[in-house]
Amino acid sequence: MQGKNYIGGEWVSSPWGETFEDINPANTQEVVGVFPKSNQKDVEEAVKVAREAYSTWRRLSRIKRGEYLDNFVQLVKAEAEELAYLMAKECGKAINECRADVVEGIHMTQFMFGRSRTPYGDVVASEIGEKDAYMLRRPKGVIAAISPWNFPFAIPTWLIMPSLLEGNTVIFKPSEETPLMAHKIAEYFHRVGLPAGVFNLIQGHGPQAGWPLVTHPDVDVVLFVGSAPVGAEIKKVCAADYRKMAACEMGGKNAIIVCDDANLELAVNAAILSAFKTSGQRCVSASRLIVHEKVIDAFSKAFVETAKRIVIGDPVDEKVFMGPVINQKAVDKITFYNNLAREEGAEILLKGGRLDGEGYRQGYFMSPFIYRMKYDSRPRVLREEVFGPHVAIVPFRTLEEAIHIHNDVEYGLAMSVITEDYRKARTLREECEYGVGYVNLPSIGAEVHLPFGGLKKSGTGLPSASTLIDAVTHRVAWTVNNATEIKMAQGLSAAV
Ligand code: UN1
Repeated sequence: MQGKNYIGGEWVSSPWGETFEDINPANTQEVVGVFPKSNQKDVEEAVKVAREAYSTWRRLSRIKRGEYLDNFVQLVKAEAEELAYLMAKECGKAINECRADVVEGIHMTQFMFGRSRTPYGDVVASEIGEKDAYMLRRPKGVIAAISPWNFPFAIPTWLIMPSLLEGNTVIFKPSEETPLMAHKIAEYFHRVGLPAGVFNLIQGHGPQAGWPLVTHPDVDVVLFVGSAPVGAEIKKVCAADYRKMAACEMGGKNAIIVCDDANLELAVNAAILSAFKTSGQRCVSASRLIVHEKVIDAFSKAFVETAKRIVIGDPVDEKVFMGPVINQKAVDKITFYNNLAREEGAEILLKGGRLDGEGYRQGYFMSPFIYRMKYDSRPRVLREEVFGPHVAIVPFRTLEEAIHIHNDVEYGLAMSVITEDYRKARTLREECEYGVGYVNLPSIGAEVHLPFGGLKKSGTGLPSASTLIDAVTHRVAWTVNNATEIKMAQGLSAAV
């Protein structure tokens, strides 16, 4: 397909004529589409129309804004299967995961539609009886939404739907790996008749299209989900602009803590899902399984046996558990960390790596790499994000030791504890550093109406529904005196 940008309610090619190819990572011979490689001039046009549209969009009834989202959901539901199929072609996730991604996007949009009839402020008390005081939420203006490839439908909805509901206008710059899903999102907004300029799509790459958007003086908020180094650059440049806000969610080095009393079958299933779904390429994927030494042998054996049964292949095949990784850069990075584990003295339990046999040669397929390693020397491989099917099993003796290993990383996003003992679960809940925690569940599978976001290098804690509202609105105070004289809250006299 020949994709376009969507600016001011029109489908437009970049006038400069440059394009890029959207490649199927399971078969690099297959070009899924060709999309405009936008630059600063395209971005300027999009920001201009978004600013113009803002003045009318913010004045529209919040309920009417919500209705556009409801209509959007109806279109998505009718085409969910096709959408999932195209997603699998474009990003390589197994088809059942692509369906789940679409469902998550539906949930998010429904949640925001429902919110349209709920209060957008509070009535609060005043020190003075004759005064009424309110807290109101007001939109921030023009929002840049920059999203990653691994949830090409759901994550854009996390960023876009709250922004639109609250009365902001949006410029969306998706990952250059998943332009087709972004194009579909723009199509749905077009088909529901969203007023021109309220939602705009700019396709292209970070340096040429993303950066001009982030640094544009007329963008009020940058919402970003992606890697920590890019997020850090975004936060830096936004901080230098006195009025610009950045909400970033940026990865993790997530862990599952398996206690000595754990249900081991549940522990293995939780670990398999957390380590290998999306081929380990979720920011919430677990690459550390911190396991009590009493159960580590039994756990490791069952985990490796199960991992060996994982079916790797074309993501549109229903039997496939793990598709390819996204591109050659990902293959190189994962290979680097597999080698680093070896160099740092890991005991390899399952030798994974690039698959190049029949059926795999055309794509970026990698198999699970599992190793056992002590934490004593603080190995680098146990502290850096890998983003691939690469997982360590790390022994611990006391809960204090598990907490130390868990927290001794620069990230703090998702964690899970597997135990039957509520006291251990509670201690870990209180002592571990995380944004999204689970008991007897995988570290993946967050629900949209809960907070999502992490501590430390993982982010600002804002990029999802229930918390993102705080990034895309100002809370303002509005205080009304109903008396005919002035009485001051702190007792100041009005007499001159
Ligand atoms: C991500 O990993 O980038 O919690 C987002 C999950 C999904 C979202 C993951 N709901 O697994």
